[in-house]
Amino acid sequence: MKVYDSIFTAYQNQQSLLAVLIDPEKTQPEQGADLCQRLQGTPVTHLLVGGSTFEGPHLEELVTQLKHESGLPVLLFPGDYAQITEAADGILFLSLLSGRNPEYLIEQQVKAAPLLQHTSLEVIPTGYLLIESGTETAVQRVSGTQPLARNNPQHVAMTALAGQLLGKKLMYLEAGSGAQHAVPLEMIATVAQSVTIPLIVGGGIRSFAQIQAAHQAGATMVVIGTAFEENPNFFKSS
Ligand code: 1GP
Repeated sequence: MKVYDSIFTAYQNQQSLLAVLIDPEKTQPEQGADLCQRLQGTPVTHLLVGGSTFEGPHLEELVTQLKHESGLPVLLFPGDYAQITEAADGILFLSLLSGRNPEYLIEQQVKAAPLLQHTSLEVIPTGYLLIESGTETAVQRVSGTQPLARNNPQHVAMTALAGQLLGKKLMYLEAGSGAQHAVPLEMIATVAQSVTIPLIVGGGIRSFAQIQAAHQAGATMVVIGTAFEENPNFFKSS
């Protein structure tokens, strides 16, 4: 089954998915085996690989290692069009719909197109919505865009719906890596009621209670990055 089909099936059946975000800037390929070993027997279902600034040469080796060692689907989550490798199963083909910077709405995607023209990667059109989370995040800084207000869930929901109507098949609500405040639960619920595509929620989620609450609010997939980076036993210690 294609990765998207399995995510959509989980959405339809109200099953919860859990992804770990691996930042290639902070992770060497030789660390892959140990990381994956720490994910064995945990509820983690997917790996995302990407970062805001990475341009290093070892992406393919890292993805190959993670795929081999984990047996989990590996999706690219690129901060830049150069972060593409055929070694992954698929790519979240992101468009930063919360921002008004054409570079991240369409220009990066045009640059990526020749790399994806003959790809075997599963390309998943994904709307990416940056939500205000207390302090400036790397996505905000790198993209040069303003996040959507955290006290206006209706506006976020309509932005997500516009994305769905444009053809996005996933919607990612992003508070930003290491965010002070995660995406509000009320916002997740409002967006989930407004669209008929799976929601991914990430940024600032640091406990199993938060993961569960995000799922219950309507997230199909929750993403954990920093909490696992800071505590490699995060998924085993809960
Ligand atoms: C960032 O949503 C991800 O793109 C994960 O965020 O590092 O805060 O878990 P954290």
